[in-house]
Amino acid sequence: MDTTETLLLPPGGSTIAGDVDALFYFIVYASIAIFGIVLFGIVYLGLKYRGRKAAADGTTPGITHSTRLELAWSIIPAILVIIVFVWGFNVYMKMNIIPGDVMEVKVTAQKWFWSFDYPDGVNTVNELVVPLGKPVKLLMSSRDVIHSFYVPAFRIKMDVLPNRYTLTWFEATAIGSYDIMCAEFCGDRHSEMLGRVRVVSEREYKEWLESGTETAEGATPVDYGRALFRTKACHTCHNVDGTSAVGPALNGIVGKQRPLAGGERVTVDENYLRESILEPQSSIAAGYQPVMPTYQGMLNDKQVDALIAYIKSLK
Ligand code: HEC
Ligand SMILES: [Cu+2]
Repeated sequence: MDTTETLLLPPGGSTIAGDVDALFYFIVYASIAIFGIVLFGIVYLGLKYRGRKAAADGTTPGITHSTRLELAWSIIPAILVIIVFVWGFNVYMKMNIIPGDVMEVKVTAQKWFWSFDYPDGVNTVNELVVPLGKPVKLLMSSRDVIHSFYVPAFRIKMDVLPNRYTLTWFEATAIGSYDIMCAEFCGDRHSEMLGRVRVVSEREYKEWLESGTETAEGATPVDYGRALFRTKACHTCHNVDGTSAVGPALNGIVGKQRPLAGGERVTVDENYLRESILEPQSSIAAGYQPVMPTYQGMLNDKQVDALIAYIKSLK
């Protein structure tokens, strides 16, 4: 079911988008109609009964009611709300009952990026790649605070919580690239917690899975590391221009002394870098919060090597 661009949302790109939009516009137009009727009543009655003289004895003539009018303004709105309830309940069930033959992806949210684990061990950060025309089930949890997984074009939004799984699903209807946003305020870089859903053909998806996440086959380690620095979301917390952000700047640190939170100092070398990436809690840089997530299990050795090569190349 395709929909065109709407008042507030991008064009629909999933099987439920048409249902959600139809109900949404029914409510919008019904509200506009009711607003018009009430406004008309106010203006009409205001004009009709303005400035009239009271009866000779100073009292207002006895006012009775109109049964027909009262029934009409009770029954019509009651029917409207029943329609909205039944219709909304149906769409809600459709959004929440996950079809049987699905592809499952594990979604992990953390400050401030999304990571995706596919069935055969492949993982990506901030990019969810799915085949066209196949229902995708998302099994989601958070490593820190509450986030909310939101794909406006698919009309899906679901909270992502620590210590508990939440589920949602979608089936994309058009090849393309769609925004992912976090819809729950989750800290100072909440607005940068963005990703993309890339919908590709079945064949392209298979090829992509086979090539894994190797974004830069044949590139030098430094180039590969630079690409990973973005795709693994390091750049959301680290600058490479000497200014500190959530984490310290990573340029020109190799060979220098790094004061740690415990008071001791270490010399920044390959091992310190490796440990900082895989076990960030083991040595906390002085003056920073221990908020860096562990990348254990999310990066293979080649990727860690590439990131270290890249950090060493930064002056
Ligand atoms: C959520 C924010 C965040 C993300 C994402 C993040 N880091 Fe960090 N990083 C930090 C913070 C905060 C520190 C300082 C505290 C500490 O040592 O754990 C840090 C420390 C480091 C250090 C030690 C720096 C020093 O001067 O002591 C290195 C190296 C590092 N990060 C590399 C990376 C790499 C590579 C990535 C991506 C794979 C990454 N970080 C992703 C927040 C982050
Ligand atoms: Cu968030």
